[in-house]
Amino acid sequence: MRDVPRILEWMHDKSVTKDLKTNFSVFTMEDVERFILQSRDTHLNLHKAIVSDLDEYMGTVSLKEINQKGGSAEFAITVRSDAMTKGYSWFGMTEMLDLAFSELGLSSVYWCVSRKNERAVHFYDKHHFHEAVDIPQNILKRYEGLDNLKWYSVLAGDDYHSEVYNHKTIAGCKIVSIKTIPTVGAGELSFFEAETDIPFQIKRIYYISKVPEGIRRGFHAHKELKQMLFCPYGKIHLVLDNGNGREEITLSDPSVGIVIEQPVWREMLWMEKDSVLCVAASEHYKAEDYIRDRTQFDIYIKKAKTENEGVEADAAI
Ligand code: T46
Repeated sequence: MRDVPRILEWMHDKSVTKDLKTNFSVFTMEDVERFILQSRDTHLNLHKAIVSDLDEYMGTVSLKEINQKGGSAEFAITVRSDAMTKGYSWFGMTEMLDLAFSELGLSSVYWCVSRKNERAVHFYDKHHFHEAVDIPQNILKRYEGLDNLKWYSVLAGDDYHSEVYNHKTIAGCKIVSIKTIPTVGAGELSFFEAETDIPFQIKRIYYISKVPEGIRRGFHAHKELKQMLFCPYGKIHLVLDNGNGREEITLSDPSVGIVIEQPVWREMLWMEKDSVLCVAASEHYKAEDYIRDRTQFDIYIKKAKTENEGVEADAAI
């Protein structure tokens, strides 16, 4: 109840509420008190306060319409204007998603925002949440009369904590986001197209499966071959080195790809049994394109560097 004034403050703050479905400006002290009392019944809706280290209320994060049988719930979050851009939203969101999947055992969490709500759309897109299609009619019904909504959905097992997206490249290779479309209650579909989504024509697809946990593969580089590596199932650790030192990344999200376009030494460690590594490659298989000896790779890179410096020097003259 101590939080009531701080809750009421954001409800009457137009900068917070302007793109929200509910008209909070009419809410009174009594309405908020009633909401808090009702929030103790956690059967259908679960509301939690996001608080600062000093225990001040900063926002509310919710799971609504919890459907244990169908394994789904709707997510909602609102934070005060003084809590924006400070990490409170991300903290509240990930805590709530963890709770939905680990404690409640749900299989999907979905939500929508008005496309006009640029702040919210930017936040969800920045964190690589996938836009959902095929929202079931019973859910859409609750939003009847509202158009221009953008729907999102997270499925159990999605790696929303992933640090992968904090970086754009690794060992000179691009970390790319593979377009992924979740369907509420029916999994997700990821796709990429040659030359538009990845910068080469695909002449070969191969995948590596049935590898026991703890096994390493790779230990080679390619001279010309371009590839995109992705892990649609499980967890695989990649060690990449383009001659400037080793860099590492864990692939566990089907919507993350690593595009390798230059000679890069690679090692792959299977962190979970049955993880699958898929590769889209620019050329047919050619044994001569492999450099399987580390010393030879270092010589190859050194030579390529010297030749490149020579070309640049010529261009300068
Ligand atoms: C790579 C990493 C990520 C073929 O006959 N055709 C093929 O298309 C491929 C890819 C392999 N092979 C043969 C060559 C070997 O006799 O399959 C055998 C196993 O290949 P390798 O030991 O090279 O597998 P990995 O897992 O070490 O490396 C593979 C790819 O070969 C390589 O290009 O970048 O995955």
